[in-house]
Order: sequence, then C-alpha cells, then structure tokens
Amino acid sequence: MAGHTRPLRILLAKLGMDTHTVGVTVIAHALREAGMEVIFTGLKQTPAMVAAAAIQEDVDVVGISTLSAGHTRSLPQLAQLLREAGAGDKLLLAGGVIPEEDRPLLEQAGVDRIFTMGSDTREIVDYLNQWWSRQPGSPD
Ligand code: B12
Repeated sequence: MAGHTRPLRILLAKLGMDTHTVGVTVIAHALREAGMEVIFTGLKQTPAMVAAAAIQEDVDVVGISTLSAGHTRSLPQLAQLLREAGAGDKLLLAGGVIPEEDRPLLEQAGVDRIFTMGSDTREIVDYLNQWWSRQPGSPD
C-alpha cells in the first residue's frame, strides 16, 4: 500500500432479495485478513441505500455480491447514483453468479471488475492492492 498512510476502505453490500451470504462473508474475511477496512451493509439494500452508505462511510471501493439475478438493472442504477453524487471515482466491483453475456452491459454501465464463482480470493486481494497503489496517496 505504498503512498498511503491509511488502509483501503471497502463497502460490501447485497442488493434486493438475494440472501446468498457465503461469498460476501468469504470476501469480507479475506480482505480484512489482507489489512483492508471492510464495512458490510447487510442484506436487502437498494442501490440508493448503497450509494448513500458509500458516501457516508467515505469508502474507496464498493463491492456488490449478487447471486440471485437482477444485477443488470441494480448495478447500472448504483453506478449512475454514485456518478450523480460526484462519487463516480470509487472503484465498483461485482462478484457472484453473473453470466458472461451480462459483462458488456455491466462494464459499460461503470462496473470496473467482475469476479465470478470460483474466483481465488488472493487474486481479488492482489487486484485491490494494485489498484490502491496506483491511487494518489491520501494525507489522512
Ligand atoms: C448455497 C446456495 C444457496 C443457499 C444460500 C445459503 C446462504 N446463507 O448463503 C440457499 C439454500 C438458501 C439458497 C437459496 C436460493 N438459491 Co441458491 N445457491 C447456493 C449455491 C449452491 C452456492 C452459493 C455459494 O454459497 N457459493 C460459495 C461462495 C464462496 O461462492 P460465491 O458466492 O460465488 O462467491 C465467490 C465469487 O462469486 C466471488 N464473489 C462473490 N461475491 C463477491 C463480491 C465481491 C465484491 C467480489 C470482489 C467477489 C465476490 O468471490 C467468491 C469467492 O470465489 C449456488 C450455486 C453455485 N454453485 O453458486 C446456488 C444458486 C446461487 N442459487 C440459486 C437459486 C435459484 C436460489 C433460490 C432462488 C432457490 C429457490 N428456488 O428458492 C434461492 C434464493 C434465495 C434468495 N432469496 O436469494 C441459483 C441462482 C441462479 C441465478 N442467479 O440465475 C444458483 C446459481 C443455483 C443454480 N445453479 O441454479 N441458495
């Protein structure tokens, strides 16, 4: 985390009625183990709730875990809400059950990276550490 005097802060969230909790728990644990500050919103969030929490908590990254469909609507909504709030610079990640054919739509809408079923948590940690090391150092 060269150049930074504080750890990366990430908000993890689950949208809508999706109650699959294993993946998000695994990710939260792996990122905490790697020294990141992890905030989990809990279940049944709306895109507006997640955008508001991301801004209030002043996170660097927003990560959505989605296994029960609906992501082609909710993720573009979330990306749009973040941009409208002037928070479009936050890294937006998604993981879970996301069909290959949905990727172009999500990427165009502003999802920066998608990690689907079977992703190695070390790959996710490495990706975040590399992204964080490219961000300007923060004075706080
Ligand atoms: C366990 C399970 C359940 C459990 C969940 C228990 C719990 N508390 O989590 C129960 C039995 C409750 C359940 C219910 C249902 N399930 Co279910 N379930 C599964 C199953 C078998 C495994 C999911 C899992 O835990 N995987 C292990 C974790 C570690 O993997 P993961 O979540 O994918 O996470 C990894 C990556 O995706 C990624 N990742 C995930 N999130 C994030 C977030 C970020 C930020 C990042 C970076 C990475 C990341 O990193 C993780 C590590 O590699 C999957 C099938 C499957 N193979 O995925 C079906 C599956 C997800 N379920 C499915 C369905 C349909 C349902 C039900 C609708 C069934 C029903 N008719 O009732 C309900 C829906 C409940 C709801 N409202 O959401 C479908 C979804 C289909 C779809 N999306 O199109 C699947 C794919 C089964 C199938 N093949 O049809 N389910």
